[in-house]
Amino acid sequence: MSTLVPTWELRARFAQRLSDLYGQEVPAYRTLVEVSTQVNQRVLARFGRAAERFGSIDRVTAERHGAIRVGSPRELAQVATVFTAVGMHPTGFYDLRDAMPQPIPVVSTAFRPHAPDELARNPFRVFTSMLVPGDRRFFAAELEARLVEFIEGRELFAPELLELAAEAEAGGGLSETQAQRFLDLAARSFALSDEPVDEAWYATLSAISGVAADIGGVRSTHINHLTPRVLDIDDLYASMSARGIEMIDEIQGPPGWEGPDVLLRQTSFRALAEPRLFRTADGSLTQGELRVRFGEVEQRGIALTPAGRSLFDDLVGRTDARLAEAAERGGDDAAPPVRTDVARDVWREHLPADERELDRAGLAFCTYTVVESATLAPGVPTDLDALLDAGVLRAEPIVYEDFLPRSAAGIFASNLADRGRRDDAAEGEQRDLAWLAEAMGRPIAVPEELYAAQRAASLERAAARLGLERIDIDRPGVDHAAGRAATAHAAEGAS
Ligand code: OOG
Ligand code: NI
Repeated sequence: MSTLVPTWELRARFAQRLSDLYGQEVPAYRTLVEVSTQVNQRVLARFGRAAERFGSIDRVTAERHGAIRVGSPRELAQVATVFTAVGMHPTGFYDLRDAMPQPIPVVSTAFRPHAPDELARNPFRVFTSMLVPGDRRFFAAELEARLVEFIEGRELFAPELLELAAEAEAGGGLSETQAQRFLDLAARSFALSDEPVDEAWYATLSAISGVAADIGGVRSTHINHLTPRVLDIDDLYASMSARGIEMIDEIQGPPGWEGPDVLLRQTSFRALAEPRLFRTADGSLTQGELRVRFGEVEQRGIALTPAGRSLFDDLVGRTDARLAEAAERGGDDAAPPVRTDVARDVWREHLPADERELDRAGLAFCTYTVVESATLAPGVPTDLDALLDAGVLRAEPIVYEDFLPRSAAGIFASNLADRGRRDDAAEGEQRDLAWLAEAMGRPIAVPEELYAAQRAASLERAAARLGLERIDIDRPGVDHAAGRAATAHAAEGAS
C-alpha cells in the first residue's frame, strides 16, 4: 500500500505551487518575497528568539495569503471543495458592500487551517470574495440576469479536480500520483487565462465596479494577489520604496507604535499592467492591457477578544473624527495631519502599552503554559491572574489569523482605476455569515470562537498539570463556560 500525502503537505505544496506560478506571472512579487525575507532576517538578528513570539521564523518565511474572487454560490462551493482538500476551512464573514473608503459588490470569507498544529505546519489562507449580482445598488435587474447567465455558463474547475478534492477530503490525503495531478489541476485553475476578453462586456461591468469586471467579465478566476508576511512592515515599506517601487500611501490597519502589535497591518503596491487579448464588437482581436493584480505584504499581531475588537473599532472611529476635525479647521499653511500619526496618538491614549496589561484587561487572546520550574505554593489563589503574577503560568500571544474588513476594502480600492457606481436609493440584499454558509453548503467558523477555544484548551491543560480542577479567568467580558462550548465547535471545524 502506498503512503498518503497528508492534508497538511498537500496544503504546503499547493501554497508553494501558487507562489511559483504568481512569481512567473508577476515579477514584482519575486522582489517583494526577496525583500520580505531580508526584513525577517534583520528582525531575527536584532531580537533573536523574541522575534519568534508570533510564530517560528520557518512558519513566517513560508507564510502567504492569497486572494481570489468568484461569481456565485455554486463556484464558491467548488472553491470550498478544493480548499477543504488541503485543510483550509471557511472562517469569518466580511461584507464589503458598505465598506469605507469604497463599497465593493462582494461578500467574503477566508479559507484557512484551524488547529494550532496545522497552522504551525503551514498557515496558508485565501481571502475569497463572491460577487452579489442581486444587489440593486450596483446592478440593474437586466444586468443581473446577464451576469448570472454568464457566470452559470462557465466552468472554473475541472470535474476531475473536484473529484480528487472530494477523495482527499474523505481519505485525509492522496497518493503521490494523485497528489501531483491534483496540484497540477488546482494550480492551473488559478492561473491567468490567455483567453480573449470580450471588450464591450468587460467595459459594461467596469463602469459599475472594476471588481465586478474582474470577476464577471472573464471566463476564469485567478489569483489576485499573494501576500508574504513580515515581522517589521515599516522596514519593508521603506526598503521597497528605496528600490523604487511605489507603495500605496499608507500602511492599513493599526499604526506602528511602541506598544503591542495587534491584529493586522497591511500595505500594497500596484502591479504593472498585464497584456491581455480583447475581442472587439466586430469579432476582431486586439492587444490591450489590464491592471488588476498587485503585490501586498502584511505583519500580524495578537488576536483581540470581542471587547478588544470593539475598542479597536472605537479607536479607528476616533482617528477618523480627529482627521475630519483637522480637515475642517483647515489651516492655510499647515500640512494636513498624517493618519498614522493621529492614530498613534489615539492608541497611546487608550490602549494598554504592554501585552500583559492588554491580556489582564480582557482585550487580547493568549494561551497559558505552566513554567517548567514552577511549583504551586499552598494557599496561593488559583485564578489566572494570581498564577501569572506568581510566575506559575506564562502567557503567549495568540496570533491574529484573519482579516480586517476596512483594510480589505482599502486594498481593493487602492488598486481600482476609478470609483465605479452605487445607487444608494436602491435596496441592498441581506447577506450574513449564516446565509453564506447555507449558500456554500459548509459551516463557517467564527474567528473569535476559535481563539477562545484555543485559550480554553491551554487553560485546561495547565490546570491538569497543576492538579487543579479548573483555572478561573476573571476578566471583563470573558465567559469561561463559553470558552468550553467553543472547544467542541473548533474541534469539529478542525477535523
Ligand atoms: C481581496 C482584498 C482583501 C486582504 O488582505 O485584506 C485582502 C481582493 O482584492 O480580492 O486580500
Ligand atoms: Ni490580501
